[in-house]
Amino acid sequence: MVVPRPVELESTTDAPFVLGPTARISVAGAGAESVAALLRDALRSDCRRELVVVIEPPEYGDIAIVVADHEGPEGHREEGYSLDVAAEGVRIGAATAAGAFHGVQTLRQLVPASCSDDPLTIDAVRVRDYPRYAYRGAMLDVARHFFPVRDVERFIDAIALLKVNHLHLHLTDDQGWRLEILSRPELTRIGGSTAVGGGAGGFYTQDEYRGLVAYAAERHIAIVPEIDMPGHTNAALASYPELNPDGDAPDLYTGTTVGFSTLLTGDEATERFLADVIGEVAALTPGRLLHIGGDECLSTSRGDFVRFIEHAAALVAAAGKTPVGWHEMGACDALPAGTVGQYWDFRTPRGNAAEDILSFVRQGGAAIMSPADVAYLDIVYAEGDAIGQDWADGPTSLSAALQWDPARIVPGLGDAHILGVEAPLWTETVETIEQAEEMTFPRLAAVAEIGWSPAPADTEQVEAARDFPAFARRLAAVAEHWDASGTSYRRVAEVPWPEGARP
Ligand code: TNX
Repeated sequence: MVVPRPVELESTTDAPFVLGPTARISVAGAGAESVAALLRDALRSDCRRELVVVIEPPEYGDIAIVVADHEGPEGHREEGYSLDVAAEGVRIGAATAAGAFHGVQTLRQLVPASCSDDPLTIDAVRVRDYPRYAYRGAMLDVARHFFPVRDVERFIDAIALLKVNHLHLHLTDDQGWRLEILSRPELTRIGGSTAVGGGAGGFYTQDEYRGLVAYAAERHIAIVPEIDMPGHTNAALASYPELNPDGDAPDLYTGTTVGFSTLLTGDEATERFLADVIGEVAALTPGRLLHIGGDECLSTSRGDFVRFIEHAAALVAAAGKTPVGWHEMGACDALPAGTVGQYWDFRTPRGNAAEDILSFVRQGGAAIMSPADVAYLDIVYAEGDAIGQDWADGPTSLSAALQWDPARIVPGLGDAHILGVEAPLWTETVETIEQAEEMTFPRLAAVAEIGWSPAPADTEQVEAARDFPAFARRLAAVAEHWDASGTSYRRVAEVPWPEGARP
């Protein structure tokens, strides 16, 4: 009963594992101890069981976490793991701490979250598992509405259970600038002071942001910061007049229109600004990826856009990071080697979208697939919903979010050039973390399954191949964990949700 569906999970004929009163978590190898500490915390909060972590070989009835070179499924070092459950004990083996962490997420899902049976038992299984794609992402737009650190931590905890390993934070937009830039204090003082609807806004200090990056890293999630440019920049334009084409700072913006703002391009003041911002963001980013947006620049001429993006992307590369941008950046033909494009058009590409995303591949880069008509978490689930938008061929049901394949969207774009998938949550209509979670769960589980589980054998018939009814049954078991941990989710009619759960 696991989401995403593991590569191999077989029930064995062994007697079940019984979590007895003396059970411990035994660890060996680099990083195993911090993975074990998170398992201990999860068993405490999901299940009210107290286990100690010991750096000793396992005894009968213990849970062992072993990180060592030869552990885990061969050929899948980075994130693969094995998990064996039998009467004598539970054993998670992986070549990396990230793999062991994923093994722990599978184990958590195999433990009945209600924990009502005493003693707690887990049926004997043998699991061998690894991801289809290296990148499984969720995006949270903290610019349209701001979400404080504790909300983002809670979101990180919830996405980790689904083996999502990247959190893309959309940190800047017309309505708000949310990351302190020490050399440009007005960005947050002015640009961070409001939000869609005129609320108080907010921002992360660099210390808070470093804390978030570290919190995510412990859960084997890399934060991908996005500074959106040259459009979607009214908050910056309101903070620094010299960034504006006419030299005047506009008012702060609290509406939801897109495409009206642009940085002044080809200008020294803007170039100094870019160097300052990209330098500080790169220094705050231990991960490889730094996102520079580039979407919906409807107020920038094509020539200015191309020159601007090529310059900004070169600054990112010079700072030692790999640039990522929305697919429109494919209009450029001098992107740094390896630049990653994020595709956000529909399952059937419209306009230049296919050409744009293929341009990244031609330039030696790769693609992250976020088709808006199935992977956008801000699109309504059903007609008449109070929260969400419907522009991307909405509504988007849970089954629609599952029944597509990344390698069958753009002709010529196959798995060799697809880094992975991401489900973005835009927050024009989303004000609280509970609302954010309701838009995200359960649909992120569908996108996480697409990103992790093996490609369906028959991608021509992807709807049938995805086996939605089986997914829905597995998801119902995951929902017990959402109930236990207080994660909000939408109880869509397509799933046989657990009874007795919160409404
Ligand atoms: C388009 S898709 C946007 C965002 C909006 C979103 C609303 C993309 C790269 N940009 O600015 O928030 O639609 O669904």
